[in-house]
Amino acid sequence: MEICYSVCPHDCPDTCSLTAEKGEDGKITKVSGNRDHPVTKGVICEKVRAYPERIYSPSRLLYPMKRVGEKGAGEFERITWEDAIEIITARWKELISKFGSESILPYSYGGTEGIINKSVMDRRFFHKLGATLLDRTICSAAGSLGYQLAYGSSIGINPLDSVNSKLVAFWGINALDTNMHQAILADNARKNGAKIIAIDVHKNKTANWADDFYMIMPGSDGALALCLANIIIQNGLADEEFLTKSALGFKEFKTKALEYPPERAAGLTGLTENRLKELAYSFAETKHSFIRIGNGLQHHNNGGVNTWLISLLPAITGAWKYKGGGALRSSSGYFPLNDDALKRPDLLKKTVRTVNMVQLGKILCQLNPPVRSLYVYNSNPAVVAPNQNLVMKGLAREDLFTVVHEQMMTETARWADIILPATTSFEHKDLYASYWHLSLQWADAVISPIGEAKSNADVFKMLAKAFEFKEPCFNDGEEEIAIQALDLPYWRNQGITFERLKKERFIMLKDYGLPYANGSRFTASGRIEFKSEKFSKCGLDEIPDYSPPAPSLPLTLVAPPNHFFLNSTFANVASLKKKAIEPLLEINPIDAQSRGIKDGDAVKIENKLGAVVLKAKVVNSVLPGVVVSQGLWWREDYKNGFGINSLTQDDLSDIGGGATFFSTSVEIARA
Ligand SMILES: Nc1nc2c(c(=O)[nH]1)N[C@H]1C(S)=C(S)[C@@H](COP(=O)(O)OP(=O)(O)OC[C@H]3O[C@@H](n4cnc5c(=O)[nH]c(N)nc54)[C@H](O)[C@@H]3O)O[C@H]1N2
Ligand SMILES: Nc1nc2c(c(=O)[nH]1)N[C@H]1C(S)=C(S)[C@@H](COP(=O)(O)OP(=O)(O)OC[C@H]3O[C@@H](n4cnc5c(=O)[nH]c(N)nc54)[C@H](O)[C@@H]3O)O[C@H]1N2
Ligand code: SF4
Ligand SMILES: [Mo]
Repeated sequence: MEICYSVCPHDCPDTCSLTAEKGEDGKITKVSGNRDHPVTKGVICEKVRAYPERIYSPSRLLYPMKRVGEKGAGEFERITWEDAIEIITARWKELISKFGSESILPYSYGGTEGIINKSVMDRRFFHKLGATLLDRTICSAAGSLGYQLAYGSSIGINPLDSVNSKLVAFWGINALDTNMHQAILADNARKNGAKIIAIDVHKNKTANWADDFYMIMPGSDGALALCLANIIIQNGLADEEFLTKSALGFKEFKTKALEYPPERAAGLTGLTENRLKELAYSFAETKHSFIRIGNGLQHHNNGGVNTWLISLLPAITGAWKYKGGGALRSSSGYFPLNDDALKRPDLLKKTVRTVNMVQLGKILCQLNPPVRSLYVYNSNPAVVAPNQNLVMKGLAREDLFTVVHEQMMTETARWADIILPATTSFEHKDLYASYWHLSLQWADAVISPIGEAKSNADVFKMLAKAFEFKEPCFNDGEEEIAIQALDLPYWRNQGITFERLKKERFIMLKDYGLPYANGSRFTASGRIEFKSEKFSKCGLDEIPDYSPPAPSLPLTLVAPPNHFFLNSTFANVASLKKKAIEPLLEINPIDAQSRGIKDGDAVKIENKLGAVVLKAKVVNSVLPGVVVSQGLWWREDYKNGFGINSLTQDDLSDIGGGATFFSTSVEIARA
């Protein structure tokens, strides 16, 4: 047996350091957490423990294939890599000469978070080609901008410091499932006397495990945050000294907060006035209070501004002054990369259009001039993108030439004209940052590629060669790319080089200590911003305000991730699927009774975009007016063959152009 090291590539904040055991036959037999990594500490989730099953899965794509049957019929024939590259190149050259290079659209997201295979050779290639640009906003664009409006950067406290917190608030994050090491750290804080609370729209695993749970109406977080500010200010509990020194626009913000007394906010959030006061006092009276701001709460029409409002709370209470106090939404600000060298925007020699990935259905069905070829990698849009029926209509277009580079025969790959097999992270090298902890990591390949699988970087190199692109950057190997990525004074000044990283495998970055104890070094004003000129440039008021959701049907559907899958990944791994059982819809007894729905009934969720049939679970873990279905199951797993995103609209969030998955209005009836 041989022990090798790797890094979890998935779109998960924990970015775990892994060990893989290899048997005599060179196959990976076991994947575990690296005990020596200060954040992973030997613990990983059960999804990734099931990796050997995924790597050697029967639905793994092993060689390139071309479609021989009807679109979507799943009939393919094996071809060689040379043939595949030749077919793609010939078709693209023809499209470019007839319709221009913008007729080609790349589509990718978080299949791997490895920097090299996520966004380097692909960007270079499509820039040089002059393809339509993709705005990759589906996950976190709104919240990310919301937080940055306040602090000027994606930097919060070092998560390891949260063990010093005395109040840990999981706000719109199901950390037990989606950020397990933050839950472990919070548990350590609890052992030191901290209280853990959850603020969510349903009593998920994290809420069940927390010491207290505040169940609020979807999209009402902005009203909640303004009301907490109101109570804190009105009762003289705001840290005025800190605010005078460190905040911009607090005076104007105060006037806004006064519009949200508990009497008003109770109606907006679903919490009683007493519970609102209790929560405000908890934040105000616990110096070391920490908010872990999740991604879930910002998948709404008002998600960006709601995030801004929440992130201002630790400034109002002065929590940033204390170790373990403050907030954390993302640590991405700790990982600047030399993007000019990596993505080579200079290779794009003309102005091309940019489209928003959230609106893939509209892009494929309505955009003019049309997209005539789609190249999908690192994503499974047939399942994960909103307005699924329109996406499927687009994928079904006879005249759309679709290439899908994938590890698995996904429901997107099924609609391809050409399928290319992709390596997993155990089969290629990559460089990893994290969007939660502060460790930079490197992973070598642990095994050779399965079948004829190739990495994203290698496929784009082959395409560049076929197009006779002469720039030397199309010959760069992974290690050269990693060196370019870190070629910034930021890394040099910390003594961090690729050479060192390769030797040490992971390097923990030095944090900023108390990042906002004296205002912000990242905003133009040098202060924490309660008002923003940037914001007013988007045509909005300078001061954040709450805009209530406007549901068009009686129930709001929230469909967040589940424990056993990583978005739609792992939903085809037999052992995990067996544990996840089947898609369920949580519905409150009041809503169930008025519709004659009993626990276990098949129900049809419907709105103007589509209909989905699944099993009802009648529970008090959701408020009346709200229904929840956890997990991006594949379409085939729903009783009528339509995925949950058949119901979600492709509207964009208030700021940042983000997705609004959880602002979905529906009606429900027994199926
Ligand atoms: N096991 C597992 N882990 C994952 C993923 C996965 O699919 N499975 N996905 C990964 C990815 S890509 C991401 S982005 C993260 C996402 O992980 P999180 O940051 O945890 O976000 P979500 O799970 O989308 O939503 C978290 C919670 O927000 C709640 N919520 C919805 N609307 C509102 C609201 O208006 N207000 C409040 N307060 N809460 C609301 C949902 O009910 C849900 O319980 O997880 C990553 N990790
Ligand atoms: N209803 C609803 N919809 C959602 C969400 C939700 O909470 N609710 N969450 C949204 C969020 S936050 C996100 S981030 C998106 C996620 O959307 P995606 O990023 O599309 O996520 P996955 O479903 O994990 O699909 C990734 C695919 O990439 C493939 N892949 C992995 N590694 C590689 C590689 O190295 N090369 C290639 N070529 N392929 C690879 C995997 O096999 C997998 O099929 O979904 C969004 N959709
Ligand atoms: S999915 Fe998340 S928790 Fe699981 S191993 Fe990967 S990084 Fe760790
Ligand atoms: Mo995400």
